[in-house]
Amino acid sequence: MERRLLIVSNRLPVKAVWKGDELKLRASEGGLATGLGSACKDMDYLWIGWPGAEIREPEIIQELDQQLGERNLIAVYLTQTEINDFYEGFSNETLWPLYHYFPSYTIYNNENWNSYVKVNRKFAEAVAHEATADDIIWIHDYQLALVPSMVRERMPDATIGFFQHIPFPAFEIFRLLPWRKEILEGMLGADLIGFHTLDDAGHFVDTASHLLDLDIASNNLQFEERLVQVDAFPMGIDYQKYQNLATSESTARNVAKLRKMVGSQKLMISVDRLDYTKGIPQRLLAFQYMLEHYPEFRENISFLQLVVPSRDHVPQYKVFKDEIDKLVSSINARFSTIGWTPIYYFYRSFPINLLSAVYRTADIALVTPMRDGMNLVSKEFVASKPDRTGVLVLSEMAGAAKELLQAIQVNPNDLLNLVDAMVRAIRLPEEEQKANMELMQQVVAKFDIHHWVDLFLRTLLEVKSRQEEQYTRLITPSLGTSILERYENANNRLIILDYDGTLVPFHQNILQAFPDESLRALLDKLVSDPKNRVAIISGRSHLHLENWFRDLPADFFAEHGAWYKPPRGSWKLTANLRAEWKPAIRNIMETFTEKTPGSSMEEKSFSLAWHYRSVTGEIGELRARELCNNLKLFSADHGLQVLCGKKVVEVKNIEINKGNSVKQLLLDHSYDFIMAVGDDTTDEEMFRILPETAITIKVAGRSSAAAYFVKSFKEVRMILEKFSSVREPAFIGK
Ligand code: ADQ
Repeated sequence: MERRLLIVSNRLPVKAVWKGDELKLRASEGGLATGLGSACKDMDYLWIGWPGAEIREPEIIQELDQQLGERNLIAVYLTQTEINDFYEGFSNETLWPLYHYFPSYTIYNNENWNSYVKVNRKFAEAVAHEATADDIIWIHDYQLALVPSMVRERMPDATIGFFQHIPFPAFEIFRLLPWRKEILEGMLGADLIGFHTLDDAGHFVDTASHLLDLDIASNNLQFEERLVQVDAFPMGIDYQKYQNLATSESTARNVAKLRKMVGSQKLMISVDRLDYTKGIPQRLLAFQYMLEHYPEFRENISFLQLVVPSRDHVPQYKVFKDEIDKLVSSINARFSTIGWTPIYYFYRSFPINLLSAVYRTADIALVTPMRDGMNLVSKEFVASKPDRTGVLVLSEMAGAAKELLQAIQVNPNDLLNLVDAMVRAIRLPEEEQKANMELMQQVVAKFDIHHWVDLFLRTLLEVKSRQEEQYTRLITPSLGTSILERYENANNRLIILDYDGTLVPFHQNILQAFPDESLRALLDKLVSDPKNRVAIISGRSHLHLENWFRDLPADFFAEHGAWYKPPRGSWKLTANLRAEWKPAIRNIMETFTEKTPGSSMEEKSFSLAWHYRSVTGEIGELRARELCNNLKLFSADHGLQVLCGKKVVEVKNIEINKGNSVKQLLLDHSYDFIMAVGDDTTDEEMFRILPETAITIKVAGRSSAAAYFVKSFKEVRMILEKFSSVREPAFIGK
């Protein structure tokens, strides 16, 4: 990657720690710092983040800035109040519990929210200060969800990626948040939004569809003028590093020491940050239950639980730590014997070579979070097993469960399931262990941290170039002028217009989308120019069009071309059409109308349409998909076409389509100016059929056969307005 990468995360990969009077730099704990740090070391990067402590003295700040600068790190300093309100408050007492499905732990506090906004702005300012137009800006995690849009305000063309390392909850949970819209819009400042799993990405898209008025096509969202992609990028680890460490001499020495400590018993391990989402008490209770009910395992197995201190200023974490302390002591007090300790418990950070020895020695790793974005410990364990023995027990609530399919997967809420998994793991034959481990190692090795960084950044650049393509096809003022010039210079013009969504906005009630005064006046002016032929091609019934445009001398095609009316002529059918299929389709559509409140059916002469614009929530899209699938089965055998358009599902005879209507307009005529405008999938047929010289314009859409885009019907009207005010050039010479 030639462009510089600007990483932005709440914490820097190192933290400043006071050692007496001296400030020292230490590696930060946690998945993000560990993972991303090693992936970026060979890149041109700058990392912006908080150094992990309150520092006020200007001389110390200056010295720290220099030390950090040597490592390409830029500090954002936070005051103690900001640490309390933004970090420990809003980030860790509001977003963290809510996103991990602990709504009862969630605190909603306006002061904390204000601080969150303020600190996010601080980060955005630091980014804008450091970033050049060419940088790739990659913002990380829930603490900084507003930063993407705040940077976008300052740098509208910036390349911005956002990755959320923790789960994104289902809409029903997310909607509890009083600041839900602000958070969503904040994230949508990015061009690419990544999560660990497809479930999380899906929740985000679904939530956006509920809370914002967006144009969504699978995982592509059109937010304001920008295309934003939402996708899953399961984070990996530095596989090679863990493999190498596992076979290193220092690890071998530490393995020997560990073995001496635990003796010949089997060793079961867990490695977590202190957090109620990690399922530590549940796991301890399951271990206790196992010792109670499977006495044969007493003195034969020990459990080593490492907990790295984290957020211990947050009250919930203090209470939680006490709970673990008590559980460990009570289990040990109850079961220990002279030569055997059931649980070894360490509450501190471990250097990586010691962690490696723990993984290498372990027979079983219990990774049983209640909920986890990914969980890197499970992958580190797999990578630290060169001889491929060892069993992973993994919670199905961790993102990693989607990849590590050969682990024994458990529901951490189910005590007996946990116990059963432990017992199975202890008894699993070595051959099976090896076969499982091999498959998991293949996955972890292939989808490592380098792959993750590379894939995310590559996708981000792809989104950028897709946006670029959109922008170049967007009708800018200068492009508008050149279209107008072509119009002025032409003598034989054809202007083809779709109706709904193109000339008028959509309405909840289809009957309300009638032409307003100004549209009537505009069309009147256009048709009054003898050089113009104006055609309206709509999916509407001919009765609607007749009602609205009775006196307008234009060409009209109704029902996608089933009916035609020439200027000043009368309606006639364009083909010999069949309608004997209607009762069967009507039946199906009626069932859907009955079970979907807010939906309605429209019957036209040769088509049936099911409208769901007034259906609330995602149920409309869901039912529409179901209906389309049902109808497609039936339609294929009956020469029918199913159109799944904007908030409407329509069935019609296959022979009628807007393309054929356009063919009819082109017949026996030669035009020196053709323009066609439409917004729906049905309009694609006319865009495709027109010659390359035609000006084809898609309204409010993305992928299209049309050459150009405009954002809304208002711009279509503006173009037509300009056309209609073109005067006949003064006739010179006579
Ligand atoms: P975390 O919640 O921090 O990360 P995790 O992915 O398990 O969770 O990463 C923990 C990291 O800390 C691991 O690299 C581990 O080695 C290290 N660690 C744990 N205990 C330690 C100890 N006692 N001493 C030293 N190091 C220790 C968040 C999300 C996760 C997501 C990551 C990455 O909550 O779901 O996987 O980000 O996106």
